Amino acid sequence: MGLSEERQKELEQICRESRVELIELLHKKQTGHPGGSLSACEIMTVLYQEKANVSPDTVRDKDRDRIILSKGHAAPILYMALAKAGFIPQEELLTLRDLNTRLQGHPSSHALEAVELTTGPLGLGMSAALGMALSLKLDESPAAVYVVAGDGELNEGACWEAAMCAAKFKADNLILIVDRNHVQLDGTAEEIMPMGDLGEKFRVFGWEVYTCDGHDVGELCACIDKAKEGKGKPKAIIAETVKGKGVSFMEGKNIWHGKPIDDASYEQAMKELKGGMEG
Ligand SMILES: Cc1ncc(C[n+]2csc(CCOP(=O)(O)OP(=O)(O)O)c2C)c(N)n1
Ligand SMILES: [Mg+2]
Repeated sequence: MGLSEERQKELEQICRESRVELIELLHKKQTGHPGGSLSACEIMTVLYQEKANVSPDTVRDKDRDRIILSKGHAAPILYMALAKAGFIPQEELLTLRDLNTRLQGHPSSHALEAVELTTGPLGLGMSAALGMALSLKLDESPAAVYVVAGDGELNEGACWEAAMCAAKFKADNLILIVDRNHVQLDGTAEEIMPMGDLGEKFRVFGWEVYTCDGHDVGELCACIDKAKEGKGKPKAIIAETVKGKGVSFMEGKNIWHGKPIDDASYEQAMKELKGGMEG
């Protein structure tokens, strides 16, 4: 069922708040990664708030959906989504990257139960997610496995091994969401390793493919609904996004991939983000 107008507005408001709180947190802790966190804000919000069957009371339920942030450097937006969905207390966000914190710089399933897979080394999430998806199918579970990957991450060959394998084994409970922000760590995706038409690539690898505006919560929800219906093939949603979305001077700039936020940039970012809060 489509999103009601009211619910869409609520999700958009959660995204606005998440962006403000994310920048406050990263500035306070003098750590990264702003760019890829901001681009994945709507994706993570829609998964945790609306589409995935997950809740703090069912963290180890065998039929829960699995959400894997394969681009683990965007951990701050994962933690923000977990806090907003009640998996961790909001105050705990302030322990980000502290020694022995549950909120490690990259997500750790050992440190925090709600994290389904430890990530950080790029290119591993899809294979692990495929294993989970196939195991769930063997158990005749209704659960879906959502994996969020970066477009730079897809340079990793292991992703394409997983892609071939997922199609062969008809992993139709596997839903990959690509944060297609066209930028990676030290340049644009095009400069570092051109990926061409990613949707077409997944299609010829035997996947069902959807494309949407990854900052439009309504479009993301509609794509996920369609992806959940299809049988016999793994699904890829190519979510077109902007790295650093919401902060003009970060948008599309690889220098804001992992850089801590200085005071002047923080003031400017807050002005822009809080200006957008009334909308
Ligand atoms: C195997 C591996 N190689 C290199 C890195 C260093 N690294 C961290 S993030 C990143 C760029 C990722 O780009 P992308 O997947 O597009 O992420 P996003 O733009 O969404 O932040 C790189 C090269 C890593 N974490 N793992
Ligand atoms: Mg990218």
